[in-house]
Amino acid sequence: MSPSLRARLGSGLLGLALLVPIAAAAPASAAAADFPAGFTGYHTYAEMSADLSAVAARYPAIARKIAIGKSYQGRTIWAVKISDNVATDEPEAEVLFDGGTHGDEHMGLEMTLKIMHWLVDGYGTVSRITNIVNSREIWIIPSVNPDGAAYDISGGRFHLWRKNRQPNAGTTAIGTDVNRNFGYRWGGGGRTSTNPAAITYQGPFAFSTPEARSVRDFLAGRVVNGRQQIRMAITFHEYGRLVMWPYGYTTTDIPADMTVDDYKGLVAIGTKMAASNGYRAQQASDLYGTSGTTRDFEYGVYRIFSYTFELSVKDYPDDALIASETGRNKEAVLYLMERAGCPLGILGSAYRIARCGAFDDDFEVSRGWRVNMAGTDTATAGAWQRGDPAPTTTAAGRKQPDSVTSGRYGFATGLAAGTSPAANDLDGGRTSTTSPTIALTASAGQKLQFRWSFAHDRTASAVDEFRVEVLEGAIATAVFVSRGGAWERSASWNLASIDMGRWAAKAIRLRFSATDGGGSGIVEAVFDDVRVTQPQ
Ligand code: 0X9
Ligand code: CA
Ligand code: ZN
Ligand code: CA
Repeated sequence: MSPSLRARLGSGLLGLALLVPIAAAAPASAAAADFPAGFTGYHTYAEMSADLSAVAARYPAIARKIAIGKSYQGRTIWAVKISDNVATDEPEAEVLFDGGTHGDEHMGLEMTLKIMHWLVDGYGTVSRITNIVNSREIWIIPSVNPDGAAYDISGGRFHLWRKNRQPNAGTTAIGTDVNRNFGYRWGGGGRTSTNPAAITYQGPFAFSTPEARSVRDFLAGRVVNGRQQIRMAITFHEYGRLVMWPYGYTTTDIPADMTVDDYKGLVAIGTKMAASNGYRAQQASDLYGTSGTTRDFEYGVYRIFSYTFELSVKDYPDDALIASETGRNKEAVLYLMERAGCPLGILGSAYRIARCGAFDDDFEVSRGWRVNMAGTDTATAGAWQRGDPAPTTTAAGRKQPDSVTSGRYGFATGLAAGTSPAANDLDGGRTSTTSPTIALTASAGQKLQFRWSFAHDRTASAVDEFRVEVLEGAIATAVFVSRGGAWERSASWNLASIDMGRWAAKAIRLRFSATDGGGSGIVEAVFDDVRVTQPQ
């Protein structure tokens, strides 16, 4: 049954059927359609798929073709991975390029295929390319929405078809805008519609489309050891010659879900790319508001430095424009791949040292820390939580600070304020939270740095403490301890800096603990911005 036929059946039962996976119709003959005259230089789905196969076959050491999911109509959504030792997941910075999220924007697919060919064809002969392929893992998804693209060229003419081809319950209107269907602040706002007939239809719920789910699941699969490996991304659209950074959901330049450092880095890198391709650099919402976009999801959930490029100066650029428009982005994409090793390094050497070492966590997103990992914690209340601490204040002063040192989140002993200062503080013993494994480099001079606050009331004693340990296998070494005493100590942020020389080249974890050793007094600890610096 074709999707259009399914839609024409449009009964109440169809709505129920959409809630469960439907065995979708095969692409069938629609895939055979070619582009209209003047546009045959564009790749159809079949031609794109064949090109990926040819590249993977010709360059097996550096290119792999990988299925990441299926479209509504059952087309495989393909990715290509390009890297040295391509079959191995190496600890190299990763980059993602995607195209074809909108069915009528065919140049994004051409752009991603060009990137693939620049890399594989230049490998071993162009030193800049060789260095990129050897030091990065590059993922390319040429066609996120292959059904939309195939429908757009069906019958040998263009259909101005943007959405996917998924039927909607209770209406004959087909399709969801895949770039409104991602699950970060999904729903409403600006040019985002709740009407299934609209070209910007957001779908009935976040990730209702198999296309957005495929990208979501692919991204989730790139989380290794608690950390998203993809550092930078471009999603290619048309048109307008724009380079856009997050967010689309708000016009606020630096909302709560973006750090100041990330904002500065996003703008600097976006501006730098725009200087090379002649596009205009701006926040996505400067164009218009959106929700549920690929870019907002990638930054919001994973802090990927994610950009939307709008290619071309017009809709449906013909064959003659493919080479020039994609070519003018070559420097920008090569730069992005190079920059992925240390995105914030664009802000200067102090950032490179502080933010690009063996470890860097601003706690704005979950990066795999585990509370009570050994199961031996004794605290009865106020265990560590990652989030936005609420301030608590006694007559003697602030015990839990109102804000953290980056963004909105850190770790605190009980985030909530509660009904009194003594509510939601630490009680009954020790709470611990342990980092993912950190592979220190062999170089000398690496430092563990973090921001911390430890507060207590005058009932405290030396059995109350804030402690940081380095775990090397079963050996725990305390590298920082701040003890309590019988005085009022207010919350205040401090910077700790600890030489890590003895663990160079070792794999370690960090364990942050706070202990209320006795009595019913107030003990509150908070920390943020844990890093291992990269020496000069
Ligand atoms: O509306 C979109 O999805 C993108 N433009 S397009 O013409 N290719 O459809 C724009 C995405 C950028 N985000 C915002 N403008 N908020
Ligand atoms: Ca590699
Ligand atoms: Zn688009
Ligand atoms: Ca933070």
